[in-house]
Amino acid sequence: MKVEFGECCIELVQGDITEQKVDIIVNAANSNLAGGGGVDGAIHRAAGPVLMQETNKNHPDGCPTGQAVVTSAGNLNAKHVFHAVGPIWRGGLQGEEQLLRSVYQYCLELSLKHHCESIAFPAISTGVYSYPIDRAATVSLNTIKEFLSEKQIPSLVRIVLFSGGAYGAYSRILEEMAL
Ligand code: AR6
Repeated sequence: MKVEFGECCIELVQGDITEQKVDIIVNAANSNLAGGGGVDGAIHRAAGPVLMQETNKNHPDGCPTGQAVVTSAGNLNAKHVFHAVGPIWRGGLQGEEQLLRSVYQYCLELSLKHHCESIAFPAISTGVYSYPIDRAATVSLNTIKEFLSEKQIPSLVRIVLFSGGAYGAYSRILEEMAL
């Protein structure tokens, strides 16, 4: 599913983010940048050891929640990987929404600094970090839409949903936003 906002578009696809051909692949990392399971494990396995070498060397103190750091993309079909740290869901009253909004904004700003036209996000925080999928879809899609409406770049923001359920949730909310 694809929805245009001026010159830009938000595209939802169901699949594996490691198979995307885009300028930037976003990883859902932890604040120690220590690697892990889920999409983080998949990205490090597919990309190879260079990502961990670069985060160890350039970001030994990790990355605060709500922000991201950049590495090269190793064997992935992309120019860079952004290792983005989303919030752990703790019931919704611990600033989770603001932090999730912040992590998407941070990555989009970073994509401009790196002169990139296309970026693929996973559904940050919705796995191990337990952010409810409908709420995550609302926050992330609204943040991306606001950013694209204002800046008109990057031209493609793709969200890669691993499960049919996640794809369904995001599609329903994007459809409502596009009306
Ligand atoms: N492609 C796209 N999406 C995926 C893939 C994939 N290959 N694999 C999983 N997902 P998670 P989080 C989806 O747990 O919640 C890690 O251990 C998954 O279904 O990967 O932000 C890190 O090291 C879910 O919808 O990330 C951190 O410690 C979404 O990606 C912690 O988990 C995010 O799930 C971060 O937790």
